[in-house]
Amino acid sequence: MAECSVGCDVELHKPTVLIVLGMAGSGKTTLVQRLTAYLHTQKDPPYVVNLDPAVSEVPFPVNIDIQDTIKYKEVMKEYGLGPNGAIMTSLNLFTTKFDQVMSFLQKRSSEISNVIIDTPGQIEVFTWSASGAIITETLASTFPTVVVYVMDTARSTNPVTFMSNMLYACSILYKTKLPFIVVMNKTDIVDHAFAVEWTSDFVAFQEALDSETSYISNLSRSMSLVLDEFYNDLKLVGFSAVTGAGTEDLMRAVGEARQEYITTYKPEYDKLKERRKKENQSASDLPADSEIHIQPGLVVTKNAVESDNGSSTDDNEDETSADEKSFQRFLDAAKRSKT
Ligand SMILES: Nc1nc2c(ncn2[C@@H]2O[C@H](COP(=O)(O)OP(=O)(O)OP(=O)(O)O)[C@@H](O)[C@H]2O)c(=O)[nH]1
Ligand SMILES: [Mg+2]
Repeated sequence: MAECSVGCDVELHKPTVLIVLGMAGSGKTTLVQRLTAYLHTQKDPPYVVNLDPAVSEVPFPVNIDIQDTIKYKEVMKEYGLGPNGAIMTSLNLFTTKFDQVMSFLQKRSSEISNVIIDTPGQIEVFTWSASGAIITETLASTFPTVVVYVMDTARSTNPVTFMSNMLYACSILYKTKLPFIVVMNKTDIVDHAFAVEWTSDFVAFQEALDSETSYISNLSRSMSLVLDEFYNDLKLVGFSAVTGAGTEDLMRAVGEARQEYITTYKPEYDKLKERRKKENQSASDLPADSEIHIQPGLVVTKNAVESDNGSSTDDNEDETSADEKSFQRFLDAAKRSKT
């Protein structure tokens, strides 16, 4: 393991970024809502970013909402896309302006302890897309960043289902290369003790599989051996986004994961940052007309919460109308480029 030697002090004053991922309906948004409420009661309000362009109502005070910048339904109409294609396209468009989100975060960086990011229900839109990778890399090369992977405990009591969800979690660990916390959510319905046992006691998991006789159960047996290493370092927390049980355990795990990022993961991200810088330098040598023309119209706006903050003097109404105009310009430019 690489040890942090120089530069760790710099990290001390940076907020921790929590990227909340998980299968559709696992409780990501409710968890963000619960954590936000908890941190407000601790007089340590987080900076909250919603990256789900299709959520009907954001149930927490949000600083940056993708929906203020990208009108998902317009994207669907204009490009003749279905719901998933439109979510993917919306995230891609938003990513082209993620540097603006970064500059908002950097401005507030010394005042906040946590940045919480809610992601789209269709997990693969974030975890298997270029835009998800760019957003993750951009955040992780600047701030201590951890993945909070939300699982629905009640829907994971079957050992084969549990195994498939854990394999998915492991694949995300591979892709993000970030400290990882598995949150067993909805413990108000089913206690998560079985998950603790299955991830810490190989024999107990094998016994749970005894009632399964299919080929899949044999595969799961072998897989549980493979996942042993993943389980060894895993932070697994029982939580209920509805009742708030486990909130302090979760925040403790976030603190440990942050430390892990600084000592183990940051050196890798520093190298990546350096590589990207070099790549960008060579890209800037390209002729100007190699740029994508439709990108510059998008303007990321801060939400009302941000404007309420004394440190901001921006007029939110002006921002919103500027945003609508800029989005219209973007659509017009896109139409022109199609004809
Ligand atoms: N009982 C119980 N229900 C929960 C809990 N957390 C979330 N739910 C419910 O689970 C459903 C889905 O919750 P969301 O927070 O919308 O889940 P999500 O992962 O954000 O969903 P998508 O964004 O659509 O993928 C809602 O009906 C919630 O009320 C929990 O801890 N306990
Ligand atoms: Mg959600």
